[in-house]
Amino acid sequence: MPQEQPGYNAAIAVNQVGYRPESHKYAVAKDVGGTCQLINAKSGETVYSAEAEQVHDHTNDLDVYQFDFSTVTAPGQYYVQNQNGRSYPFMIGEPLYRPLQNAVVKALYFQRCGCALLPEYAGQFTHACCHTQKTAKVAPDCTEQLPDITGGWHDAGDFGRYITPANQCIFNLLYMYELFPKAVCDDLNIPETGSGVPDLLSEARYELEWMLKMQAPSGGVYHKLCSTEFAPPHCMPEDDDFELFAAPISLQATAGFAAATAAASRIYRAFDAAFADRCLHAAKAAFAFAEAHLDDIPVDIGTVSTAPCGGGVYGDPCAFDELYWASAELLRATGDPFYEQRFAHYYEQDFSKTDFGAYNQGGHGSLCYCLYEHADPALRQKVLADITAGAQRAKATSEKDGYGVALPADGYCWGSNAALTNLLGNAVSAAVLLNTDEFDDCIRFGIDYILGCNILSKCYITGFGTDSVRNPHHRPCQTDGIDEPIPGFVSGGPNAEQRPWDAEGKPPAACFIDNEWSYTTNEVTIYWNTSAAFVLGYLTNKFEA
Ligand code: 9MR
Ligand code: 9MR
Ligand code: ZN
Repeated sequence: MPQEQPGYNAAIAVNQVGYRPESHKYAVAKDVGGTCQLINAKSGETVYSAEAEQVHDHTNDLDVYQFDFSTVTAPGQYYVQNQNGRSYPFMIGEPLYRPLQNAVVKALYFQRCGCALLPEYAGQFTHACCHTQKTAKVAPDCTEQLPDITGGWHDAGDFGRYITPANQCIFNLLYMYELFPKAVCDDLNIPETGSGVPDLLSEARYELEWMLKMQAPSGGVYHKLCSTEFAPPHCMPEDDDFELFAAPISLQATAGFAAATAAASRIYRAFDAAFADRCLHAAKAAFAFAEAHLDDIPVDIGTVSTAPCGGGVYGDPCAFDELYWASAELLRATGDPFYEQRFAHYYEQDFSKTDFGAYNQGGHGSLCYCLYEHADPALRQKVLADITAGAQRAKATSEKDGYGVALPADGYCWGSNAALTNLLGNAVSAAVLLNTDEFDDCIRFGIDYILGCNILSKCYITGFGTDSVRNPHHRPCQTDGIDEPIPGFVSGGPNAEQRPWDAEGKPPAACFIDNEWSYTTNEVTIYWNTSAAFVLGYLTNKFEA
């Protein structure tokens, strides 16, 4: 439930953090139209007033009233007022996206496993070294054993470590580094800060080092690492002593891993050639393994949990998108025409060429191929047309939505905030490849929505805005005895498919509850964060360099 704060009218939704001066800016009221005012919060002076425009919000099937105040560009603190009250305050000014981007990346540090979180980096959110179990048996027979499973990030509010979402994280972070150089910094205050390697890459490497341990000598990659049951909800990481098991090798994990490590070999080469070689070797072996076992490793292995390895399922019914992405990455990393032929082959298979995500990774492959300088012109043109069409769809949806959201009405699923930022990732790809501003409004409106311009007036990033998520389903946050949540986490968001308990009959974007038990709406994950970081990186690089 939105917590109505005294003196405020939560029916008037704004980006609670703020708007850049040159941006297209509007507030959305769901109660009344009529004249709205933009008020300078310090002086109380009305700086602008206009009639709100009535629009029908198709997603939530209600009339809303948009108050456009784009003409106001003077930096300051403001609020919007209508006849029923006033919105939460917000800034017009800068920097806007950079601090958010940095917090959202820094949140990954708080997910580190196999080390203590120290006060000099973690502030009050410290904990002792966790999950120190060194070896793990492989399900189902438990005869095989992985020699070293330590490290990486906890996936989410649970402590499982899964390869497919990890692959997406590596994509998001490495492409952020590559495409948005002006967004990259070395001052996130993580243990590697000041090392000369950008923090983004140091943090990503923490995960990569663990991922490399999840590869068998055959080249195959184990799908995940989990205990049989989730740790109890109130449990600090260091108190979770459930035994961890590896899930069997899957095609999806192996092919996605090939893609992620091939990208890593290209990006880290300038900093550490030996690490780059390790990554490339791992990538080639994983790709060869996946292609050699397409007929004898059932794709279903990646769609179920194999006891005694429990945890989240991360069911992914298709490996072609990961193979497509891996072909593109290996082509870019090696220039070997063999991989171009494989890429062309997988392009013909039936899966989305534009989806960004932990399950559907075709969009990663498409962006990668279009960035390859020796790409086949005819094939590149087709791939670019796919990317462009995807971005145009996102833009068209956003223009029809009362709150400017690119997510279709049936897109409010588990992790809908990331479903949105994944769509925006496609729009960002188009914007970069076509060098156009055409999708910028759609991209920024999506961020406005996540920061509070939504039907609940809820800011979905912890630690930002007036009424932000305070009770994520995240075991450390639920257990540490500290009132505030760890900052910089993107909550999963409204879920109309597995509704929270008070959401019967509510419109899709209202199916959310800021409650620690609502894991279907209010969990946080590494790949939801990196998906948002990629979009924020685009905006930071473009507008705040
Ligand atoms: O706490 C678990 C959360 O981290 C997972 O994402 C989620 C979905 O797999 O499951 C949660 O665990 C719940 C379990 O599925 C059902 N019983 C209640 C658990 C929450 O404490
Ligand atoms: O995002 C996943 C959702 O689509 C599934 O329905 C749900 C239950 O299997 O699991 C979600 O993923 C969770 C994963 O299983 C465990 N880590 C946290 C993930 C996000 O809640
Ligand atoms: Zn741990």
